[in-house]
Amino acid sequence: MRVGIVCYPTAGGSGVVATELACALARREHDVHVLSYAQPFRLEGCDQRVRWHEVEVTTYPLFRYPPYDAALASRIVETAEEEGLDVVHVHYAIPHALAALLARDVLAPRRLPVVTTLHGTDITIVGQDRAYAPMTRHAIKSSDAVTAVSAWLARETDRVFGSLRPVEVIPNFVDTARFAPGRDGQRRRAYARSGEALLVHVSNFRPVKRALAAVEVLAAVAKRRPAVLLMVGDGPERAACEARARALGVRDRVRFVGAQADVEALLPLADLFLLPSEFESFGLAALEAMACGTPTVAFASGGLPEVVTDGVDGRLLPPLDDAAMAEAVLDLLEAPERLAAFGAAARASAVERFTPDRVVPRYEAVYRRVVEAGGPVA
Ligand code: GMT
Repeated sequence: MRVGIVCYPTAGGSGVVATELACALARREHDVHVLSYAQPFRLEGCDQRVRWHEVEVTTYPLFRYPPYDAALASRIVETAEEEGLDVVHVHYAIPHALAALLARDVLAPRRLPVVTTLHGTDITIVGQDRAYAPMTRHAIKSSDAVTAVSAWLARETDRVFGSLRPVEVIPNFVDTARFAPGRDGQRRRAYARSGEALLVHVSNFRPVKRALAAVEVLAAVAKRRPAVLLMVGDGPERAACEARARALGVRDRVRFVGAQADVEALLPLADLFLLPSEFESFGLAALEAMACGTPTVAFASGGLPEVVTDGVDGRLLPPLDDAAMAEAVLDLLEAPERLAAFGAAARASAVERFTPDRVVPRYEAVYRRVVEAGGPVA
């Protein structure tokens, strides 16, 4: 099949899923065309069957806000015509689904079915903002198929927008060959000395991630036992995290390493993955840590209970209870055998439930359905 994938190129979960999906589809012999305003950061080194098409947005003195949606719609039309796309799959509703629907109208009577995948904040934050809600509703109603990354997000979509249509749940996935256990002792020593516990947090430092709470948890843990926190990623709250670490007297225990291309090499080094997000529609970062045998400590909110099993392969605490999170971290660090069992169970769960081989065929089935159907389908 010839598949168009539209996504954000930044280090957010939706862009990562879209890029990994593009690469996995290419390995399964599809021709894949990725459309975004910059090259997605994980696309490099991917299969030759994946081609990236830049969406260029022309500015003009009249434009206070250059019309990205129109530029994207034009690029979808152009790519569909030149490459003979069978289907376009957009990741994140705003504005990608709208641009794809517009392109679909422009291309008629030639068919270009639109598959929209909802990732989380496109429903929970941005999508229900008054400025965008009518457009999000239209995108959900009018796409040929809609998928969500967790059952929780599918329910949330129904709750917020009314039951507009069936939304199929297709979870995130992880390449368990690339994200795998294997501790490089020398590299670990670059971050933590012998006898120190190593905690890791990976995010885009947006407010919903509550990265500041990761610093608070480290400070509470470090009062009772030697520990350091590796902060991977970058974003709006990074500077505030540094300031909080300084204020709490643990600046020397928090290592900020910025966005890293090889996060799969860092995750296995850590004892625990801290994810104090207010909610995660799925929690791809947690899944990647689990695949590396690093158990997650998070809150029982959003779709995380569909990923982490409390007391088996990680801990899920009452939402926003940072003190409970610190206690849970200390309990696990003080029980190395339990910690190792959690790590093994986390890896097993990733391998059994969330590999590309298990998940990608479900997207392929959706593509086949919309291509073969005449009109809109679930
Ligand atoms: O984490 C973000 O804010 C980025 C966001 C995105 O759409 O780029 O991530 C969401 O999509 C991921 C992939 O489906 C999910 O694993 C994340 O849980 C979700 N983030 C939130 O719901 C906060």
